Amino acid sequence: MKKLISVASLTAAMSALSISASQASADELVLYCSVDENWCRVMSEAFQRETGINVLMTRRSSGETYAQIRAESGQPRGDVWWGGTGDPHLQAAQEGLTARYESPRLGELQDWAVRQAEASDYRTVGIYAGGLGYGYNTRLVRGDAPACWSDLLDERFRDDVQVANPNSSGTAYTMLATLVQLFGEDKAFDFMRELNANISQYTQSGSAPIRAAATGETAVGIVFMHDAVAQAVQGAPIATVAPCEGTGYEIGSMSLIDGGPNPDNAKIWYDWALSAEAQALAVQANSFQVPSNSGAPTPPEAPRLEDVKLIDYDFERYGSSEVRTRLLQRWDREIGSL
Ligand code: S7P
Repeated sequence: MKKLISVASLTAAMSALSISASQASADELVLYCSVDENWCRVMSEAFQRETGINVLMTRRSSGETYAQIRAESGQPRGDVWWGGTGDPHLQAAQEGLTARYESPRLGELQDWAVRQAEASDYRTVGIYAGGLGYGYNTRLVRGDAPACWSDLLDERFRDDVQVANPNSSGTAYTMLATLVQLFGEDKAFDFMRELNANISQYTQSGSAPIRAAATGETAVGIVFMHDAVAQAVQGAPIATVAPCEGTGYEIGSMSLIDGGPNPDNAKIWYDWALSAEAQALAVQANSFQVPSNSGAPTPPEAPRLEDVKLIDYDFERYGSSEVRTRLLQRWDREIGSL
């Protein structure tokens, strides 16, 4: 019965989609995309094929996209912000930069994705989830395999660890917020100060460190575990670690930009991107997050979050304007300046 209802509602939604798509066929959609470029392209091309709506896509990291939307708020240029970690989406929601929308597809989503929508008064929604961890190059790391956050402080990793800058990168902000929740704020900053001795580079993009580990430019990259898996699947000598102390996770999110130039097309994208079919495209782009639509398959390569010691990440707190801004300022003062 449940299956029949969902098939019927899917058919209704698909015909609604094609009606609005044909009406909007000459139109455009300005997409700000914060996942890996390849996935941004696969999604944009599939949407364009299905609806005839021309997608003008720009890829930027999560923190950068948030900053761009904020800077453009007087005259918004983007329609949809798709992907990227949930914290800056929540901050944008709190600051009224994103628009309220309750998609008819909310009922198809996992609870954690709906909670993200409810927490923001429907100004953002969860599209995928993934756990934070790190990956290391098995040809470069000799001896005991690292298994914990504390192992990254080992002298053998001097100048051989990379992580992104949390101002630009949602991945790195997730690490910052995770360490604060695991150890308490002052101890987390002590940890990051010590870790700084082993950091060769704070990159702009969150997944750059694992690409560097894959080519042997660095031994360790702190990233989302699915980004480490993506390298291993392509044949790189990368092992993935879920830190033994416990770790945080992201609810990758999507938001409509308030006052964007093409609000109707933005909703067509939004409903389409929440569908099981659209979410199933991730694997084609070598992306292994857990999808938010309950009907979309979780790729077998995706790290099994039920086997990871996940913290009870407080998204509302760490995605609030006050806390995110304050932690980033402290990071600039105490770590970025080192
Ligand atoms: O697509 C992989 C992924 O890790 O990229 C997003 C990330 O926020 C974008 O990179 P930044 O860290 O540079 O912001 C994640 O949401 C996503 O899982």
